[in-house]
Amino acid sequence: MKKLIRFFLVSALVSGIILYAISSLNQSEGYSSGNTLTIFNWGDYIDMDLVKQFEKETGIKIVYETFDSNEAMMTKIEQGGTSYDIAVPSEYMIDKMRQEDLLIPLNHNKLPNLKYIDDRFMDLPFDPNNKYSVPYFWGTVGITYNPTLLPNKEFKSWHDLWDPDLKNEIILIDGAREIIGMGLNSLGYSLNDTDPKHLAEAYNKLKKLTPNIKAIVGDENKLLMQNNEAAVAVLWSGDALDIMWENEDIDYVIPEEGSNLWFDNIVIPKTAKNVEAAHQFINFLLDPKIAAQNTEYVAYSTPNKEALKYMDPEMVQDERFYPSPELTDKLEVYENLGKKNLSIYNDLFLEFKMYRK
Ligand code: SPD
Repeated sequence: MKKLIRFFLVSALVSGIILYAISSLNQSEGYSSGNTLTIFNWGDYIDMDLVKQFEKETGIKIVYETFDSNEAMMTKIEQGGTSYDIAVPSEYMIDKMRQEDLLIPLNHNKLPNLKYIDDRFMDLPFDPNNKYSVPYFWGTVGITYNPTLLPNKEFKSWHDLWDPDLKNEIILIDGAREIIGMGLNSLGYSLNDTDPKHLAEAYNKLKKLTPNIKAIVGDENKLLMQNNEAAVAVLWSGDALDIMWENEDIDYVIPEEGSNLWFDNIVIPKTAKNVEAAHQFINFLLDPKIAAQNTEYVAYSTPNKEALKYMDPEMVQDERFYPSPELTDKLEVYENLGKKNLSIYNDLFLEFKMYRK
């Protein structure tokens, strides 16, 4: 009898230890969230039909949330209390997140479709060897304008925006790096400049643009331009193309003094609860046909070389949205300027927005 009791006690102890080991392994690897995948992405930045398709094919339920700036995304992740399995920051924020140990290294064995990404977009300085991130979309910052509303006006340079004839005609994207960067670029400085004197000059130059500014907005810029409610906008290239699909009069130009070349990559933040499903979803998006469908929906430029074969050649051959490496080499990528400088940029931008009011 004693033997039997001892046998039951030992078996219970061993099973307990095994169950505990399995559950902590699951937790540390982030596999504990059953069948849900939580995605944190920019607004208007995926074809939701693909989200539904993934859910149907895998049985995984997707919870989808959006943000409108890298800074807003970062604040939410840093605050904690979230369980994002996937996020889509831009390059300088990826650099910051990896330095702050907020990202989970990717398992490339689970991403066989990574081979379809053009080498030009792999192994970039903000994430050597793509340890933490996979290219999603890329683009530029430029000027979109409507020549039918502004006959005889040419837009080649950032300076053209300061034309007194453009009173209350311009929409600016609501982004600190973009707008402070534009001010710096228009003065011939780098958009990664941190010299306080140059930043003050850029701020004063931006103040002079105030009479021409109609609004500083996020994705709403598209509707305002499509409906001819504004004639000019400073925005990201994909939004410009989306506007042009609805209103063929409109054009897009990358200013001659230079501008920003940016990369939005997919990462798995440390908040992840379903790392396995996150890899599955990333690999799904990297499939060339899926990537082509997604690109034809969101209008941004895809880094997926194989996907280009399934897309409308007119879109792929348009140098405004697929600029050559010779042109992109002349553009600047945002650098991670460090916490202090990033807050200087954010504060200046906030002050500029207050000044306008
Ligand atoms: N509709 C929003 C698309 C987001 C584009 N991301 C641009 C990031 C530039 N740093």
